[in-house]
Amino acid sequence: MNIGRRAASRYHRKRDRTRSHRCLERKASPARARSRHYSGTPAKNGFEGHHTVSIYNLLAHGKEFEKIPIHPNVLPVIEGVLDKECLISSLSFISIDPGEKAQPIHADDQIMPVAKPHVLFVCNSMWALTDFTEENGATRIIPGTHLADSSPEYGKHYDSIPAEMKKGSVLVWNGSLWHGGGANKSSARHYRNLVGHIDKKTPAQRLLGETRDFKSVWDLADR
Ligand SMILES: O=C(O)CCC(=O)C(=O)O
Repeated sequence: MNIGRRAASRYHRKRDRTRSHRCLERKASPARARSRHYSGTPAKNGFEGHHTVSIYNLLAHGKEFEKIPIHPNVLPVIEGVLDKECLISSLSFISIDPGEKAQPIHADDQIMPVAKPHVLFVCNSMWALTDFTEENGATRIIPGTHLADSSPEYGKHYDSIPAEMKKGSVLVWNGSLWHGGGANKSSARHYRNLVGHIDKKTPAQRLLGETRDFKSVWDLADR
């Protein structure tokens, strides 16, 4: 599969990776700064959590957030997976407090009534604003499940592995991949940005109360 190989290999070269970490961190940190002034409360449901604050649709919260979904180190990979001119289906900030339980395993495309496996049309990314460790709730993934012929059963336990990564890293995944936020067993708050991109021919990915203002990456990147 063509997943923006040149962009991906550039990203993996050590010098670039170091630079990109610093750069990604700088670009994504407004979300963390803002969270200090944000008096959000957990949604208190089984999916969004009881100790997790999510701020949805960051595009409606300030121009600075526009830099995240079109970051030059990440967008070419996303566009290599989807296509040019994909839509941004969500841009969220998530802070997970100690004591949060693991999120139910799910696939981001499972609300769409399309038989599986199918052609990829959702590609999401998780931006680590703090180190992702198994202890503090790194996203849990089940490799290979993007090829499954079904979606996970809500609330069922599945063996998964933590996507541990350093602050400033970005995890990109196929929207069919089974995954979920991990439990935060540490004593510190854990921050991340969740960015969704969908193919331009596909309707909304998530309808979790976000104010939806679909923008194409072309709008933001001024192409
Ligand atoms: O926070 C995470 O690690 C995963 C979040 C997620 O998958 C979701 O909210 O849909």
